[in-house]
Amino acid sequence: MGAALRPRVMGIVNVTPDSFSDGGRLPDLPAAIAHARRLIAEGADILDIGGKSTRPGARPVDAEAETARVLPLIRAVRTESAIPISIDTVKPVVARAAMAAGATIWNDVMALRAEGALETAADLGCEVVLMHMQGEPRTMQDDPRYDDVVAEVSAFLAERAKAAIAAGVKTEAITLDPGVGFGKTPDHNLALIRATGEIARLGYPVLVGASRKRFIRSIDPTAIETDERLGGSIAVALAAAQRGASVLRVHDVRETVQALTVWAAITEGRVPPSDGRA
Ligand code: HH2
Repeated sequence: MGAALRPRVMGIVNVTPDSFSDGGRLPDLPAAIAHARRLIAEGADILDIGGKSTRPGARPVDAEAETARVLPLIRAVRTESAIPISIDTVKPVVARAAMAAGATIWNDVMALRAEGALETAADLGCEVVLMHMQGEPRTMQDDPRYDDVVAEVSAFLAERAKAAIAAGVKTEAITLDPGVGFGKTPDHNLALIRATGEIARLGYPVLVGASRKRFIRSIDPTAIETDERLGGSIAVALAAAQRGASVLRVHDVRETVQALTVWAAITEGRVPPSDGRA
């Protein structure tokens, strides 16, 4: 995922009954397809499709159920759009099925640490997002600790990139992600967002996924519901963009694209060509 004038926007489509922010709202395939269409129309550059929740405390889902949730959606999007599709999974068998159905990016919150994942990614020749997580989803928020969160997360990401390359993944296929909210306190999350530029200096594009996450509520206690966190989500998007993020994983595509477009116009010192509307 290469450099662009503004970071690319990855729109989230969760096909899970228990996802923390879309939970219950995408109960069936037609609804998921409609949501995907909407994100594409709103200007998403990539669609991230997931069939299991990684929220704190989430329970594991078996590979068969996960595949059955995501495949029909990937196929449907693929038949009507050329938008790059990423599959949000830790399971090699799900990633393989997703690629066969038209996905081209493996978004792995375990950074290819599952058994057979490195070999599968190399064999598929797909792009990969390698994310940092301390612990595992069920318990990761219990008591996360680091001596130096930025140094430790950076070292982990550099090591995983090296392991991926050693397994045969192409250097240019790798994107790194500090994993906001995955085994981190609010202070850890803020330090990592602040350090986006430092992480980018490892030499790979950086993805930041902070959209609607719980740490926003720790800063604004009134943002109790996930859909009350748009302002905080956009603040993170702009801060990450300013520091060189290449991809932002978000729920609210239209608002994020607008914020980034205005930010890019200010940064560049010119207004983008008008489409004739106010
Ligand atoms: N966050 C979530 C899921 N996948 N992938 C990457 N690369 N980076 C992230 O920060 C990230 C991710 C959690 O958010 P969401 O998908 O909205 O919720 P859920 O895990 O409940 O599906």
